[in-house]
Formats: sequence, structure tokens, C-alpha cells
Amino acid sequence: MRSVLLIILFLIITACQANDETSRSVDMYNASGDMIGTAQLTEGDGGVDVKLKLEGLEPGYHGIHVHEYPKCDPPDFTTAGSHLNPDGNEHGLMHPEGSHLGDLPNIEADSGGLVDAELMLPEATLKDGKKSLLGGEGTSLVIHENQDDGVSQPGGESGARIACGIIAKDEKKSAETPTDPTEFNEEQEE
Ligand SMILES: [Cu+2]
Ligand SMILES: [Zn+2]
Repeated sequence: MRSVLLIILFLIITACQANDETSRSVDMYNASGDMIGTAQLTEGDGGVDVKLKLEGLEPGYHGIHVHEYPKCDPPDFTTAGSHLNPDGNEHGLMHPEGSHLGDLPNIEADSGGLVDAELMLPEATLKDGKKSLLGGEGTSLVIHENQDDGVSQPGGESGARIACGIIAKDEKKSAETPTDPTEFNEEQEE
């Protein structure tokens, strides 16, 4: 009897994982590989809600976007690819032919370098589909050195990528240290 119940429980859990994703916790890392906070993603009525709690940023505004690949190799995070853009739009929330699916409003770090913000990705979803943040193996969330001007191509002149977190299809990978720091030299030849 007990094993039957366990099997039923297993089937229920498996079914839930298969097609009904409604949240994701994303650990954010800086270029030195230190964790600087988290982003809580939640499926809402009008898109995906992004709750950010971060520390250790330069005070002021920073661009932030969902990028196309679930790969955050420090220190430059170029492995995250471009902004998530399944519709082939122009970059920028203020662009007349924008915006990328992954474009977000700037975040502001206070004088102590802290960010406590709630943003919205109005067209996105965590469920299946063209506008999913969990399509393929997933995507990533990238924070930039400077403010995103909302119109310049291809990235709003927001400068270097200073932090990155994996929005992984496989939930375990969203909370995994991205890369062994001792591997930097081999991986960052440019
Ligand atoms: Cu970006
Ligand atoms: Zn963009």
C-alpha cells in the first residue's frame, strides 16, 4: 500500500514539473564569482514578475535584461548572448519599434549599493511557448555597469555586464555556482 502511494506521489510531482512552471529563484553572481543576491521570478496574469534583492552594486542606475542563453561565465558574461528577442524587435522600452522580450526598466542601487525592486516582463511566461523564459535550456538575467538609455542599439549603451544569473529550465541549475574560478584562464582567452 505504501509503495503505491509513493508511486502516485511521484507521478503527481513529475506531472507538475513537466508543464506548469510558475516560479523560479535565480542566484545572481558578479564578475568575481561572488553571489550578490537573488531574483524571484513569478508567473502572473500579465507576464512574469521579477523581484530583485541585490547588494554590492555601484550606486545609481543599471540596465538589466533577460539574455538568450543560460550561461553566465565570468568575468564578462558574453556567454549569455544577446537580449532575448524571439520576435525580432529593436532594443529599448522607449524605441518605437521595440522592444526585446527581455528588456526591463533600469534598476537603481542606493548609496549603500543595495537594490530592492520589483519589475515586470509584460509579454513573457515561464510556461511553454515562443515567449517562454524557459525555452531550450533556459535563459539568463544580466545586470550592466551603466543605465540603459532605452533606444540605442543593440543594448541601450548600458556598458559592461557586471552580474549574471541563470534562469534554468532545470531548476537545480538556477542555484548553482556558475563556474569554477580556477578555470577562468582557460575559458577567457580572447
Ligand atoms: Cu543586458
Ligand atoms: Zn534589448
